Amino acid sequence: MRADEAWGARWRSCAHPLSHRFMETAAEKGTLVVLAADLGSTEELVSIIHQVGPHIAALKTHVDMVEDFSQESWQEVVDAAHSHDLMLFEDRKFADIGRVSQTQMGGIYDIRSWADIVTAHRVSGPDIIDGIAAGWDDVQRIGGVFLLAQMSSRGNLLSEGYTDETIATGAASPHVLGYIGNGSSPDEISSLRGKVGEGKMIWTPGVNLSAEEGVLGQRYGHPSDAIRAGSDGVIVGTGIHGSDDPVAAAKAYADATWAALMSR
Ligand code: S5P
Repeated sequence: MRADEAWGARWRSCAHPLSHRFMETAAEKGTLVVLAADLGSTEELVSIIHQVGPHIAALKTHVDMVEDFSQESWQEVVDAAHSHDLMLFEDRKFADIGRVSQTQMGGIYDIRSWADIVTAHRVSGPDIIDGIAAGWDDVQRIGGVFLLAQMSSRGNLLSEGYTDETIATGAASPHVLGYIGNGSSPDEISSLRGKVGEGKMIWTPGVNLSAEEGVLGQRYGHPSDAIRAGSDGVIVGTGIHGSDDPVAAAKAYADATWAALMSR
């Protein structure tokens, strides 16, 4: 399906070019699934990417979780993602001052050289975004930042006032592609969408087709409810990589999210 027809106002209003890249991949494959590939080795990562690549629209990583990291082994992960037209989304959750965040975009993992998208917390002030963007500038690349406006974990400290400040910061920055919202609560997603408007993406973790509650304080909601409430991408980890049949699971999440977008 054509991306502009599938996404409507979101296609017309989102200014960041990477939001259009995501919407195009999603429309081509019929999926709003962002795989949270929380696996401990590059071999497992490459394997799951090739298995579920046709059913996902972006790849979220935690590079510091990988036990056999090297520039060479990571390049295999990057190449696998690119072969399925997936953007690389490093969920680094930057939270330091701008200058340090810029430096942390380099370092051993050199996130700036392969990640298209990263997450950041708003807690240290608005300059963290320019610090991250300066990291991409240092290697002549462009990327986009997702600010954590809400979280899925119970007892988190992201109050309503914090969410509002985060949205104000994001609205003022061309580098901010969108926000992370709480996928376990359709009410919180609707409220977030109301405040964000059409001009930015909202992606939501805390989504599972079956589990009521995750481990260690994770909360879950249904992927269809999240999309209908205004999410543009569901971040799914355990529901896919923890399944006995990851391919069938990825397809089920893809179908549920695409149908929900069509009904929206
Ligand atoms: O509030 C949040 C924000 C994020 S980015 N809650 C989350 O769970 N996440 C991430 O989403 C988390 O780091 C993990 O990679 C994924 C959820 O994984 P699952 O296995 O619970 O689906």
